[in-house]
Amino acid sequence: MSEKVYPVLPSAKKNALIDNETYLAWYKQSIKDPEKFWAKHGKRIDWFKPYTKVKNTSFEGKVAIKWFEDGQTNVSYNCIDRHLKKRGDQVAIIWEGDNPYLDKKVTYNELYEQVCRLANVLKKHGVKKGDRVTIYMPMIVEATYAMLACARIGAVHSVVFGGFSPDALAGRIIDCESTFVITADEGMRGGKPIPLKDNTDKAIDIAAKHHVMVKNVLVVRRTGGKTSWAPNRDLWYHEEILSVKPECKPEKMKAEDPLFILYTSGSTGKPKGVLHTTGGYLVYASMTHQYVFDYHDGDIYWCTADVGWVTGHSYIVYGPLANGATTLMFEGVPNYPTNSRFWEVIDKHKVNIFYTAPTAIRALMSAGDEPVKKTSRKSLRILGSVGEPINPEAWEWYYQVVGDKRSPIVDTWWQTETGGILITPLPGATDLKPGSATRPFFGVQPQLVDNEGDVLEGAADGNLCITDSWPGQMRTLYGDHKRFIEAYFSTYKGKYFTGDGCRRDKDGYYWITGRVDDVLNVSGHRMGTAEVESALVSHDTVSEAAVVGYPHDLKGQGIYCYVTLMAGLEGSDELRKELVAHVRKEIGPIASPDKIQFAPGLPKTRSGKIMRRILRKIAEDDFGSLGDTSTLADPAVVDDLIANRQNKK
Ligand code: 6R9
Repeated sequence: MSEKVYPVLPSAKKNALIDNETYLAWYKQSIKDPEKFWAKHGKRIDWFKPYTKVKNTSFEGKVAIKWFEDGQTNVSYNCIDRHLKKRGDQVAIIWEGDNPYLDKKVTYNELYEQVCRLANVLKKHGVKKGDRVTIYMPMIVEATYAMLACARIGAVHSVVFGGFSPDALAGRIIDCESTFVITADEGMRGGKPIPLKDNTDKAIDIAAKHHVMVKNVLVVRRTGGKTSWAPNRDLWYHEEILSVKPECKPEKMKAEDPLFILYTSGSTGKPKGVLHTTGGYLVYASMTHQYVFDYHDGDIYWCTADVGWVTGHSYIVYGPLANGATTLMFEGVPNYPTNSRFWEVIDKHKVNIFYTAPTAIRALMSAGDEPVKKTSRKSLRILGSVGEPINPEAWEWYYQVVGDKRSPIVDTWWQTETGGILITPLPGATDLKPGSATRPFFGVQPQLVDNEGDVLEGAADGNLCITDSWPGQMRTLYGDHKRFIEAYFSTYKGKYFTGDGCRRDKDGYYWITGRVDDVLNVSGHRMGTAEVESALVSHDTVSEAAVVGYPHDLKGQGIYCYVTLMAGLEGSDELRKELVAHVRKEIGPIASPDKIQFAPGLPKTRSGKIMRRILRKIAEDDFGSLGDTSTLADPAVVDDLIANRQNKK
């Protein structure tokens, strides 16, 4: 395979924080003596009580991960208070509304007051250190205030993406027994309202049936849309914040006190509550934000993610604010009101660093060059990509058309579990290859293993593991440490298994090839096939379902569902529509099935295991190479599946 190489741009190298020599030297130190390396870099944040212990981690046995464990700090203090002297009047957050005529700027001084007030509101209603607060919000500044207010008083936030359904929200409220919810009357995306408060009401009713009683709902008035109101439970945000003082002392937190829970999909069962803690997470999020994006004082930085995902946590809120950056928060979508929106926002706010997802790039690429070319984008200096592998065509378009060949692309590979970026180019240090996430960040030791767990050296293709801890790593799954060990440390003993496949080339560059487990990546959103399957079988007509991904031009992966109906029922287009609507209701619109095939039987082994390998092949319309089907209980089902496949080319 011929690989194009783009050497480091001289302009990117000129004022870069890290050049290649520095990268190589620091990387070496970070692996040779992690203790010393992180003892130094841990000081990038302020500590109320300095740490004396740095790294205390084990991937064996019970798996225990502790960083800076005897230190004390507070994340909200580091993201706000410590900047006030120097940059109180600097803009912390630029908010750009869904409607292009709406925007606002929040300085660090204003951020301080807003977060203190909200922290006091939480306290006033009995929220204490360690309590879980669910945040179900649109992309408005109050979402950031909410996260930081929790961090300030030591409450643990669980942000739930505003596109999730009442059922999905309820599951997450129940799992962490959250008794306080912060939401808005409605969200606004692409000109359409999203009924967040109504969804919250439904979720709370479901939670109550599981004996989790939400005591209060704090509601931001975003649209003024009508919602029902429970007077003893619901509180208006704008009224409450006026009833408290504008100052709130940050709680002294131990480095390993929980900061947040974020639910993410695994290959089996219900979503997993990934738990991140205080000190190590902030050190890692802020350090990666600074070096990966080569962030300099005064830069305007924009990450287009939603705060409901980990990218929003680490690279809209915590990383940038810990660095005293100006971070842009966008409420809308890439194609509203037009396909030029992203580029217009870049021009309007003079954005220097732009971080988005391949799915957005592909969608905008399909609209042609004109919507890009009519904007200037001359402020742009660095481009970033995250969420899924970026195909070389999309990479080239991003580089040539959006970036005018002036801005290096940092293709950042990481996960909810990793807290921050693990494999990535650095703009002033790394030669780029379109489609490769390139090299590990400081302190990160990737390893490729084959299916037997044997370590692969040199150029190779295998399963991606990380052999030692880094400060931003998740510490456990909330309330389920056993599942944590099983899911991440037992496939390959003593190593963190990422669930991703990966190739390493002769230059030591890493190329992520996608998930090797039953996790889908649809438009950069992570989803378990098991979740979609359980949504399908919860419909009255469905007896069994198997879900696989297939390559999709825009979404990366599409969702292909094989559905076996209850005896005597016939499939129809109408039922297809009903099932799609049902899955959307159960999980949310991001989980909409793309293809539904009614299948009288699924290919199973004699022990009853569904052979997904075969289902994947048929979904890809590539049934010439089905491989070994000799272990099938009933080989005839395969012929029927092929004959009725929904993806005929
Ligand atoms: C940050 C985030 C994690 C999964 C991960 C991988 C895929 C993310 C990628 C990438 C190739 C990249 N992924 N970044 N694949 N290149 N630059 O997306 O977290 O939602 O937990 O998803 O996304 O498959 O395992 P999360």
